[in-house]
Amino acid sequence: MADLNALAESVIRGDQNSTIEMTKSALAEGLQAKKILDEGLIGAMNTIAERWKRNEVYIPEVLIAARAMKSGMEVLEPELSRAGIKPIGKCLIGTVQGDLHDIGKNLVIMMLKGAGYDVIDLGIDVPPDKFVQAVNETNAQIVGMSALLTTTMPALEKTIKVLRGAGVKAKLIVGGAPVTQGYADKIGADGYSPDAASAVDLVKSLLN
Ligand code: B1M
Repeated sequence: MADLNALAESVIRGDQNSTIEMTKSALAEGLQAKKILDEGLIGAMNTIAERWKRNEVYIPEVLIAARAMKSGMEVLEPELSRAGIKPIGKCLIGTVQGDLHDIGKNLVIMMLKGAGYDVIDLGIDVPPDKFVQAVNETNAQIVGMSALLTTTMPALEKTIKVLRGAGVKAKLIVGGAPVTQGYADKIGADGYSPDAASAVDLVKSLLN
């Protein structure tokens, strides 16, 4: 009998092989892919996010768990698309123009994917026009911008101005080590989060 708690535990441990095997056997036993996703894989990432917020685990454990989750997702993906299961929302994320830091942005992406969102990664050094073009092409509901340098913080403001000027309706969120809630408010962002785990809560609240 498939044990989704054991599957979640294997993701939390970052055990890719057992995550793949347990995901396959849960499918073989006839469990729905959506149930395996929600209770096994996403459940595990929610647990990791909570532990990370409480400083009970650190970045390496989060990265290892996200890698295991990804392996399980690869097993489930064909089943999910066959069943017509849609992601719960679409986000677009990039590091702003002039900034090459992407470790934090990638963590935000992993946590959002882990929570069931479709996330398009625009990469680093992303000019405002590229954000506009991408949101128009993908209809993303959330645009996330990351900046790690005090010298690239103004690029957050510029990107928001260009997106608003282009009539983009998506919610615009910002983050990165030097960014604060006060700065996010000042530049007219719809949201700010200090870390990747809270970025998931922020996106959930903006889309509800
Ligand atoms: Co750079 N760098 N760096 N660097 N670098 C910092 C940021 C710095 C603080 C180091 C220092 O001087 N103490 C400093 C910035 C100072 C400042 O502006 N106040 C700095 C500098 C100066 C520079 C260069 C200018 C150095 C030089 O060339 N003279 C240069 C700039 C290049 C450029 O971007 N144009 C540079 C280059 C680099 C490397 C390329 C070598 C490398 C980046 C590699 C990479 O990202 N692939 C690098 C690194 C690794 C760092 C440090 C050491 C680590 C950054 C990091 O990854 N942190 C950093 C010093 C430090 O932080 N100790 C430093 C871990 C990561 C998980 O945290 O990114 O904050 P963070 O992300 C968090 C939150 O901020 C939040 O969630 C994440 C997870 O919880 N978050 C979001 C991030 N984005 C979010 C978006 C959201 C929501 C939350 O919504 C959309």
